[in-house]
Amino acid sequence: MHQVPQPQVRHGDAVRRTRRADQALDTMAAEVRDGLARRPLPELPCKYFYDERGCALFEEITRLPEYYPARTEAGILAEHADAIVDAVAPVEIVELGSGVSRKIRFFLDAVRCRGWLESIQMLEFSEAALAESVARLQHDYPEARVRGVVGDFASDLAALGPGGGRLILFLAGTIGNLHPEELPGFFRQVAAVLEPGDGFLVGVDLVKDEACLHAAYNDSQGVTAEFNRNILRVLNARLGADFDPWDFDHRAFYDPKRQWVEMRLRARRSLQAHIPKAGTTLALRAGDEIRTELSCKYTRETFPSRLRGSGLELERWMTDPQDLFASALLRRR
Ligand code: AVI
Repeated sequence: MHQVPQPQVRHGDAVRRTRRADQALDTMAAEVRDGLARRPLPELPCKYFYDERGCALFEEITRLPEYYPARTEAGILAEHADAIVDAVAPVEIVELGSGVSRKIRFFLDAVRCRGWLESIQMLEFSEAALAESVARLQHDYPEARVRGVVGDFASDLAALGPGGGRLILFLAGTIGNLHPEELPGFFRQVAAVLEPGDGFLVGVDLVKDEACLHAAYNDSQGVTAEFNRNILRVLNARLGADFDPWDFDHRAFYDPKRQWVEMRLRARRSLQAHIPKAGTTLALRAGDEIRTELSCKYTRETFPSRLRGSGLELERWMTDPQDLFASALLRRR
């Protein structure tokens, strides 16, 4: 999961910033300006949900009874982590968008048991969250060299350095938050930081009954609605915007043709919002919407079709008994 960049903190050389991370505010201003200029539907990049409050709300979402992905993926990984580690034989575990970084431990423990663990890397947008994860993992796995890279998994993978004995984890279904057209380029970038035989384990949320998807993104406690509105609070805090989040209703729906869940914010009244650091003003009429997230769902057929020409191939497809979620083990050819 992404996090909105926080103010710089100091913690030795275990956490490194990419050049893009140093320009995070300029990048954010440009992305917000471009997204809000889109017509007919203005958009905001979903990575800007994740300031400290957004991360806490997402953590809360993962514990909701309606939100099946988190617990379902944990069940799959608990069952298959050893077999994945035996297949790839890694000496380094990398996690992209690591968030609070709990599921990585299934793999770290399996690699440690075999006496292979040399290195851990995490690539994450939030320097503060990353520094905490690095410190925790360094304490718990003292035999490994633990490094954090502050950056964006969609653009900064090269900062991980060359692969070899590497298993990259991209969990939680976060791949679904990329537009399907971005996947081929993303997979090619992943392949570039892997050596032949290295592994890429991807959590993939699956196409399923619409009612189940609707409930997962429209929970009865309103946590997802609050998470959705949080993106406006982030724009207020980081870009000096003047959104009132309560001027907006949460809307989430499944589009069966595109096989994705879309989250939007719908204006309750006509309004103008100023976003000074992005140099723009957004005028909306009552009922107008801003798209804040895509969450693409895949099948055993549609997911591998996105790998063509990337240098990665699907080796294992592991699911739960109800086929809600899959863990796809890809290997670099
Ligand atoms: C982080 N990501 C995989 C979540 C998802 O399901 O797309 C974010 C989320 N959005 C609403 N609920 C959870």
